[in-house]
Amino acid sequence: MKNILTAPFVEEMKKVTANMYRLGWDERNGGNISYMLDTNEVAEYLDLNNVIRTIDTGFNAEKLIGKIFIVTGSGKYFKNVIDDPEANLGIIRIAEDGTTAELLWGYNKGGRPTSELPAHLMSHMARLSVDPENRVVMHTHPTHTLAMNYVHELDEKKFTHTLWEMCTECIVVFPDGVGVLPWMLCGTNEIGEATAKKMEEFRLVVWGMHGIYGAGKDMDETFGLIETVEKAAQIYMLTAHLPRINTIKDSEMVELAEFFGVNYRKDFLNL
Ligand code: 2HA
Ligand code: ZN
Repeated sequence: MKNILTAPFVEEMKKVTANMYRLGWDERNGGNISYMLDTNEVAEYLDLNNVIRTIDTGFNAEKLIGKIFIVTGSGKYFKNVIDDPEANLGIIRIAEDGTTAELLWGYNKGGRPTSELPAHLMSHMARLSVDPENRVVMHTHPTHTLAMNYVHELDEKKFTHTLWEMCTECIVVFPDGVGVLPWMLCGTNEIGEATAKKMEEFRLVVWGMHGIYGAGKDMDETFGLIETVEKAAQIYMLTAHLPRINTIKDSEMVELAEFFGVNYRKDFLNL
């Protein structure tokens, strides 16, 4: 059996959480990540018959029965993952009943998966129903994206349009746009269900005055989506109080989308 601390998926979780912490997006226990793993790959590192303990999730994830995820821990700090992955991360498998998580590794100082597990697993189910390649769901509190929530209408057409105007590459990176939820109580099945509904349409969902969710086929794609939104929101926040002299026109966004061959939300432009 290989040493789990050398597994590429543990390395990826260490690197991305450290990076996000350094970007200032994940203060204290802010943010959480879930990453669906390949069962055969995990079997190189762990005895899959050895369940350390079981954890009740409080909701039914029946489409994920048997699937294995590495997940940041509830109340754990992104800052600390790199130095102690075994305490701050866990590897869970969704049990036959759909409502129990079987702990295969991690959370070794106590604990359980992120309080946002409903939003994560429901989002995985929603994304997999439209994109079988989806593997990662990421939640974070990017500073400028959050700031923009306070001064910009929380309307997904208007919010997406403003972001698309802020960087030339935006419509190419997230042509499907950004879904937006109003402020809601976090950590609940209700916000999980609302997020998953949006995830059927979007890979990015803003949680009003809280943060953002991203989903993608790997860590780079998912992080890259959120990073691009955050960059656009930063440009917006640097310019929103100044007279706007230039902008990227809708006709230019169409040119971009057509040149790069992306299927964009035409109803989010004013053509
Ligand atoms: O886990 O970010 O939304 C901490 C959070 C909750
Ligand atoms: Zn949060």
